Amino acid sequence: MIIKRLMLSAAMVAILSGCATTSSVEPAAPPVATAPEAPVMATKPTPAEAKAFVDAAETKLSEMSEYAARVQWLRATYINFDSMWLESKVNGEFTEQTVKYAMEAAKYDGVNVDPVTARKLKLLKLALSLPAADRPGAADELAQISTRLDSVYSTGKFTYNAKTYTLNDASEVMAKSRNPAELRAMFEGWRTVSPAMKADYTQMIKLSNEGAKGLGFTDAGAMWRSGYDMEPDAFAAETDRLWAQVEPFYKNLHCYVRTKLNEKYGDAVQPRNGAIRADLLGNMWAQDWANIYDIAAPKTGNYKTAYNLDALLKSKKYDEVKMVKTGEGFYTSLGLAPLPQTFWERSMIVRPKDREVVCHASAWDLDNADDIRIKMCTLVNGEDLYTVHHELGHNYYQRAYKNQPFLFKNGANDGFHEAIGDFVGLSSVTPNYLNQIGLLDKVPAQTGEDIPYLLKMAMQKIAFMPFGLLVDRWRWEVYSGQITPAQYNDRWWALVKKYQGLTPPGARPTAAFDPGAKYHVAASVPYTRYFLAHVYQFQFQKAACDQIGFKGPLYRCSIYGEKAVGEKFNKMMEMGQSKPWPDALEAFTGTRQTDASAVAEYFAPLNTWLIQQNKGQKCGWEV
Ligand code: X8Z
Ligand code: ZN
Repeated sequence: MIIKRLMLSAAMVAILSGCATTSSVEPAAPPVATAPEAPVMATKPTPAEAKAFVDAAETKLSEMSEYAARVQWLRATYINFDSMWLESKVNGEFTEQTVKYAMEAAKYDGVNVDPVTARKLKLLKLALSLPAADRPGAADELAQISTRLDSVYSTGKFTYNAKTYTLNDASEVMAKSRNPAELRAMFEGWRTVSPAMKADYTQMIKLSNEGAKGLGFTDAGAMWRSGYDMEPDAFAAETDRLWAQVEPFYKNLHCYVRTKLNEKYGDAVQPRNGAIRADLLGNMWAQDWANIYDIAAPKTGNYKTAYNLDALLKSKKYDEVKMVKTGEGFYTSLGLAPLPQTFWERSMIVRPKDREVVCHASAWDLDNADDIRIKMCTLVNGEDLYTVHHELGHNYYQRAYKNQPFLFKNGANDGFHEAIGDFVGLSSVTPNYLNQIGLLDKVPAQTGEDIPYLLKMAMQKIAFMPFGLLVDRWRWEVYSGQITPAQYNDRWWALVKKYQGLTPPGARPTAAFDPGAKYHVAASVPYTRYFLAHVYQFQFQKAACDQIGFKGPLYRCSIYGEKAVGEKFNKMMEMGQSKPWPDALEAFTGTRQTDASAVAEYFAPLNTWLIQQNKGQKCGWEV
């Protein structure tokens, strides 16, 4: 949809879901059916009428989605008054039309339709991540607010020591600086952008809840949780179960990194016990700690350090386009077709100097077929090389399911959409692969030298998982009304403390709206998808490495050049959203269960090592 195909644009939010809409269960309560009770009209619709309705809705939404996607692309790559005006208008129209179809779909509840039509009727009801009420003006107001929120975020700037910082500028300082005062200034400076969003955000919650209720859900958070082919409560319990599998390992990593930060900065900056100061971890939201790997790297023992991809890319003179070509090369090595010429002509790979854009990386499918693109403000570094693989995963998924009918053109669930490129990314950072493509001169010997590699990976993958969980834990509470706007900020930090074990560098001002300083909150892109993807990608890795009969440790396995893996993987991707997600998982991995034991297997040697390192420390923190 606009939506689903724009893997991550703000506006699309207004429409379908950002990175991937998912499959479905029946809403908790029947939608407000317009099914007539009047005796004259009481005849039940026939299965043929249901199918005709779905066909017509698909045709209309498909047409509208291409138009909307092109307007959204313009707004995201050229933010100004007019592009915002146009985007709000088109998103409002798309939402209004989709809501009408979703309401109408309820007329066919109880009709004995074929399974494909039944699934499409369910998906229609779940298509929007920001549903509007079916009353004049509601969709338009919601669309205006969501375009504004995304644009305020994307154009946000602050001043420090007489210099103006964008989010990109501040993120670079957070990655490289080791000066606590400067880190704190970047952390707090960026968060001066979001208080201005709070009134809009609060109104957006109200409007989308009204829309979700109209469709029969208890609130919009419950609607989001309904996209996983199971009851919303069962889905929430699933995420708890998965987190419980990973949490002990996260706590070991937290404990080790805290010790290293204490050694580096001293008690006054980072105490030996309790929560970690969130601005010391190398990332604006402390969701990825790989940028401070140098602080955490083992200094004793005969470990060689992990390779430094930033330095390798620079020394081999990579530019932004070469990074994307490199990503494409991985996918074609799996037997997948090269990207179309239009990808290279129409993508935005570098930040334009002369205009405002949405820099947050995203992958798009403009015409539901071949006009796929990425939009990134790429920097030549290891983190962005990984992001390139991530974004191309979305594009390859979109292309694989392009022959599905419109309502099935999406990921098996939104976590699958996020996991494709991450799975490929796991191979793309292995020393073997980097050596094969000439970036790394020498592959380190295996035994004893892998702790640095695994530590760096864990600082990226494991450090992310509690953050991946808490963003929507917070939003679910916001949507259900469990917390009021006055409690928004304190509750955010309570969840950061509970899940991540982090604390802000100083007291937060009363006006602060720190959740809005994260793109997906400002842009209403559901976030549990990334938590799920961090589980799925390791399940995919295990299945693929078993398929090729790889004998070494899971983290050393690269699927580069493995065409049989590519073929099987593409078969799963071609299914799109046509079947419940366990069918897709089974097609590639042979199992129907989401399970974090492949995460544990991948990192097992590191966990043992961390436990050893942490001896004598008082790990954990008080909530
Ligand atoms: O938003 C993204 C991608 C686009 S779907 C760049 N990610 C999350 C984030 O940046 O917060 C990838 C990892 C998590
Ligand atoms: Zn993504």
